[in-house]
Amino acid sequence: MNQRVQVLIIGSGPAGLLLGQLLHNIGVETLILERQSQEYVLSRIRAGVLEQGTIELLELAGCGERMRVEGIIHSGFDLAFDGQRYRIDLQEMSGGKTMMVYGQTEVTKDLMNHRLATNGITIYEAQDVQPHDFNTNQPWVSYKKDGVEHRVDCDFIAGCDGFHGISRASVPDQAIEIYEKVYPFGWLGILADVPPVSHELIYANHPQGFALCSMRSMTRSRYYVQCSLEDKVEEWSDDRFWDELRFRLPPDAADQVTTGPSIEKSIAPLRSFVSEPLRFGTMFICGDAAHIVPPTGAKGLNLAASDVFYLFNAIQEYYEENSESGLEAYSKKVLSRVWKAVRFSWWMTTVMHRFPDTGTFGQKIQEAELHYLTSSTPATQSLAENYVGLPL
Ligand code: RFL
Ligand code: PHB
Repeated sequence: MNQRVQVLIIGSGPAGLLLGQLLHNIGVETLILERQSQEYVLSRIRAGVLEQGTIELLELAGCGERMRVEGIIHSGFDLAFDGQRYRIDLQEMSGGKTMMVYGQTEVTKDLMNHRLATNGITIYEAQDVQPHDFNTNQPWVSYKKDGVEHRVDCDFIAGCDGFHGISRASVPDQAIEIYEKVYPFGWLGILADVPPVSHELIYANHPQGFALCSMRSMTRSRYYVQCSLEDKVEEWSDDRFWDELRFRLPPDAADQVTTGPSIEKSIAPLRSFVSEPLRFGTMFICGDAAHIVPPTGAKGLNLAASDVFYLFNAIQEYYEENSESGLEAYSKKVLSRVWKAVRFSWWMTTVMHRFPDTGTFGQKIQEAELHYLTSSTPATQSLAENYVGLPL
C-alpha cells in the first residue's frame, strides 16, 4: 500500500506525539509509526517533572486541560546530605519559575487522546520501519503491518524514536559523531500507592549512594535509589528497597516514609549521550533519539519538548513562508541548548552519586560542594536557573 504525507514521524513517545499534534493543528499532514502497542507505550514509567516551557508547549498543542487540573506545582526541592535537608527555593532563585509534577504517562495519554480526537493517525505495532532516501528531496519510509508491506512518501522524516530507534541507526557511521559517557551505576525505581514522604522532591547524597523521593500525586510516590549495574530487580524485595531508602535519607525524612507494596519496579542504567548533527538531508532527529541525559536533572523529557519546539517552528516556517532557514539552523540551535542540559545533568549526577573509585575523598568533596551550593546565593541561583530550564 502506498501513501503520501507531508511529515512522517517515527515514534509515538512524547517527542513524536507533541510534534505530530503541533503540526496537525496548523494543517500539516502527519503520520506516526510506532513499533510498540499503545498499551505498551503507556505502561512505561518514566519522567515526572515538567519545566514551564514544556507545559506551555503542551498547552499550545491543545493538550493542557487535564494537566492544568491534576499537575502539582513545585516551587522548590530539598537537597539532603550529611544528615540534613536544605531547601532550594526554585521560584525565588530563578526569578519566579516553577516546575510541575505530572507524569510522562499522563502527558503521553493526553497527547494520544488529543490526536485521536482530532483525527490524527498513528499506526501502532508497525514492524520493520525503515527510512529511505533522506539524502534527497523525496524521502520515504517503509513498514509492515499485519504482514502487509507499506510505503509512505513524504517531504520530511522526523526521527522521534528514542535511543534504540531506527532513524539515527540508518545514518552511515561516518556521517555521525557520537559523544558518550556511561556511569558506573544505575537507578532502581519503584512506584507505590503511598503518600509521598514530603510535599516536595528530595535529592539525597549519602555515602551508601544517591536516593530520590519523587511523586506522581499526593497518593502515589516514585522513589529511586542508586544501585549497582550488576543488581537484578528480583534481588530487591520491597522491604529491602524501603530499608535502603530510609537508610539514605536524613532521619526526619526517613521517619516520614510510608511503605507499601510496589506497583512497578525497574532498574535504569545512567548515561550521557549526544549524536551530532541532528539533520540528515530531509530527516531530522529529535528527543532521546538524539541525546540521553542521566535523569538526575529531570531534563530528558523537557529536552525532547524543546527539540520539538525548534523543529515545529522550522517546519511551520517552511510551509507557511517557503523558507528553509529554520530547517538549516535546527541542528546547531538544538545542540547548543542540549549541551548545556547535558552538562547540568552530568554535574548534578556527579555531585549526588557515590562513584566506586573516588572513596572518602570524593565524598568529602561532594559534601563541600553541596554546602557551598546551599550557602552561596549565586551558586543556588545557578542550580535553580538550570533546573527550571534555560530559556528556549
Ligand atoms: P521515547 O519516549 O523513548 O519514545 C520513542 C518511541 O519510539 C518508538 N520506537 C520506534 N517506533 C517505530 N519504529 C522503530 N524502529 C522504533 N524504535 C523505537 C519507541 O517504542 C517509543 O515509543 O523518546 P522521546 O519521545 O524522545 O521522549 C524522551 C523521554 O521519554 C525521556 O527523555 C524521559 O523519559 C527521560 N526521563 C526524565 N525526563 C525528564 O524530563 N524528567 C524526569 O523526571 C525524567 N525522569 C527519565 C526519568 C527517564 C527514565 N528512564 C527509565 C530512562 C526517569 C527515568 C527512570
Ligand atoms: C521522577 O519523578 O520520576 C523523577 C523526578 C525527578 C528526577 C528524575 C525522575 O530528577
